[in-house]
Amino acid sequence: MSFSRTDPAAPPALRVIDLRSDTVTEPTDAMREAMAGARVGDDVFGEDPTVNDLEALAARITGKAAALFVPTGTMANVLAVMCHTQKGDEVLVEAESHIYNMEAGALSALAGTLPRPLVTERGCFTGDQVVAALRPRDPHYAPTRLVCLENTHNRQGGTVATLAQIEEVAATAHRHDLRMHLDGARLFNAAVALGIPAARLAAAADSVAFCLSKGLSAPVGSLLCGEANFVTRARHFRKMLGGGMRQAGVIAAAGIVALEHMVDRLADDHRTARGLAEALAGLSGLRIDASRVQTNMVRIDLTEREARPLAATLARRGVRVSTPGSRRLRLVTHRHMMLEDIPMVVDTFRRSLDQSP
Ligand code: TLP
Repeated sequence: MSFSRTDPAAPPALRVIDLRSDTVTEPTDAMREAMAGARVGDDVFGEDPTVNDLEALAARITGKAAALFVPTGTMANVLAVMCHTQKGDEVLVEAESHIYNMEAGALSALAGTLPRPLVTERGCFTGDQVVAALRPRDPHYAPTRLVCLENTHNRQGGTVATLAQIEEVAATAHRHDLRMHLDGARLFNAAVALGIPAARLAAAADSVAFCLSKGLSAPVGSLLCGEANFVTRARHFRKMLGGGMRQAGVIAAAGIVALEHMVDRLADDHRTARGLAEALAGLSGLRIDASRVQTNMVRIDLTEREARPLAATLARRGVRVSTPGSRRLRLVTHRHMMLEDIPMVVDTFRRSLDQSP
């Protein structure tokens, strides 16, 4: 027997709270309406008015001269690296950064660069670390050309790099003739957490990428922003990678709603994450560093058990989490989880910890 989703005879479905990522957020009604009514054209000819509006808005919000709409944050990052470097150049990245760990090796495979990971405690390296990593100008070495920062920092638990930290790295990089790219997939989470405009956070960077498809709830899309010439080059490389889209205004329309209406509410997700972290911290077998819970993520280290079996038990009971390490869980809060859902999540954890090996 099959039931429609609204059939009153259907058995009550298990309510699932999906905390694997903020990428699971679905478009709002306002986004769906905007998408249905979007004015469109062929964006490869530069003729999609909605994409053009989104790019202009993104440039204005990040304080850059121009912006390029791309399908994913991964594409935005690799385009930035391709534009700032030549093959064989070295790129300084944080050891836990997304660009180094989670983008399928694009930095090497597509941009032909050599990543140099720098280890940090919270996700943002210092100017001194940059200086210490610089290669001498000598034929043996791959020339150091680019520095990449990430804000907020995903694998460090959504930690925020402050304006002072970013400016220090950028000033050092520029002094040594390096460029700086900011992976701001969650730039607005950082801006909201710090209470400063995104443009200020991005000001010192030569380029910045941000995602519409995470806590901002748009179905697809990221923006890469920078100088006009940089964006012209990025547009060429986007075509090369197969990212030239046609009537992309249909998805860009949701992105405009995301930027105009969904930024301020990120503070709710941060509140939920803090509440969740505080409530879970009372359970034995979980270690949570509260000082890391700065935005919409809760990173949990498991002191007594493996992450995957626990995540599987939680999932059977309606709480989905991700497992970024063999003994680590990641919970990401977003619009589909409310403060009122915290007791259910904590109770599910309590029961699963009791029964999971
Ligand atoms: N992050 C995703 C997964 O890839 C892990 C997530 O669920 O958090 N930079 C950062 C800092 C990111 O967190 C992500 C996505 C990206 C870039 C890539 O964005 P997409 O998924 O649009 O390619």
